Amino acid sequence: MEAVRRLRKHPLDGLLRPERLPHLWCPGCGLGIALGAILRAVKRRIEEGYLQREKTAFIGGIGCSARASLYVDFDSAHTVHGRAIPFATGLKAVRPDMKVIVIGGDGDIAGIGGNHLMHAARRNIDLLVIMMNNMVYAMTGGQLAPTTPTGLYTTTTPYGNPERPINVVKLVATMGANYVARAAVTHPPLIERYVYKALGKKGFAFIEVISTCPEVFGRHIGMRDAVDLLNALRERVVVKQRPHIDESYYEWEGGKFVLGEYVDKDDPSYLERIGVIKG
Ligand SMILES: Cc1ncc(C[n+]2csc(CCOP(=O)(O)OP(=O)(O)O)c2C)c(N)n1
Ligand code: SF4
Repeated sequence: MEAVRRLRKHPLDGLLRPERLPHLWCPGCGLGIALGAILRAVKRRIEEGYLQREKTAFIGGIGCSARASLYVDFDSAHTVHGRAIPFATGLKAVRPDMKVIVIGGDGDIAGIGGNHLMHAARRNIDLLVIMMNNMVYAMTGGQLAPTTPTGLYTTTTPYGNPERPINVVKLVATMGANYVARAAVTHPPLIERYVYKALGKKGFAFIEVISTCPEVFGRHIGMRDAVDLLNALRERVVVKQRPHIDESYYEWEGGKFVLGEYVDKDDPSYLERIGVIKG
C-alpha cells in the first residue's frame, strides 16, 4: 500500500490541475517534456522564496502549446489566439507585483501575435514569454507557420515551403529584450535552467523551446514515430554557452538549431522607466 501511495506522488503534484486531466496532447508530443521542465524551474523559485505562487500567473492564447495554461494550477487565463501578450501586458500593468508568464505556440506568438511580440520586446516590458516552436500550426492540422523551415511539406504547401522562416530569436533580441534564449525538448535541463534564470530577470524575457509534434509535423515529413522525430531533432541541435545572434538562423534539411543564451542584459524595464518598480 505504501508503495502504491509513493507511486501516486508525482514531483509536480500541486502544480497541475488533476481535474483537467487527461490532457489533450498526443502520445509522444514534446509539449509535456517542456511543461515539466518549466514547472520544475517555477517550483524551485517558489521554494527559494523568490516567487509566490499566488502572485504567479500563466497566460495562453489558443493552440496545443497554449493549452498548457489550462493545466497549471496557478492563476491563469486561456485567451484569444495571438492575444496572450496584450492580455499579459494589461495584467502586469495593473498587478506589477505579479510574475506573468505567457506560454504559447509559434503560430500564436510569432504568427498572428507577432506584432504584439515585437512591441513587447521593444518596450522591454516585464514579462516572460515562452514560445513552444513545433514549426507548424499543429492544433488546426498542420498548416504553414511563419516558423516552418524552407522546403518542408505542410497542408498548405504541398510542394514544399518556398518561404524562409522567421528568426524569432533574432527579432526579439533586435527589438531590445533583456533576455533571449533558445532551448529544445531534446535537452529538458536547459529548458529548466533558462526558465529559472528568466524568472529572475526584469524587463522582457523570451525563451524559444523547439518542440516535437509527431502527430502533424512529424507525419508530414515522414517521421510519425515520436522517438525518431526526437532523435532527428537531437541530431540537429548544438548547445553553446553564449552563441552569437547570427547563429540563430535554423533550417531543417541538413541544418542545425543552436541552443543557448543569446542575450542576457539588464537594461531598464518598462515598469522601471515609468516609475512603477525600482531598478
Ligand atoms: C483568431 C483566431 N484565428 C485562428 C484560429 C484557429 N487556430 C486555432 S489554433 C491555431 C494555430 C495553432 O498553432 P500554434 O499557435 O503554433 O500552436 P500549436 O497548436 O502548434 O501548439 C489556429 C490558426 C483561432 N482559434 N482564432
Ligand atoms: S498535434 Fe502535435 S503539438 Fe498538438 S498535441 Fe499532438 S503532437 Fe503535440
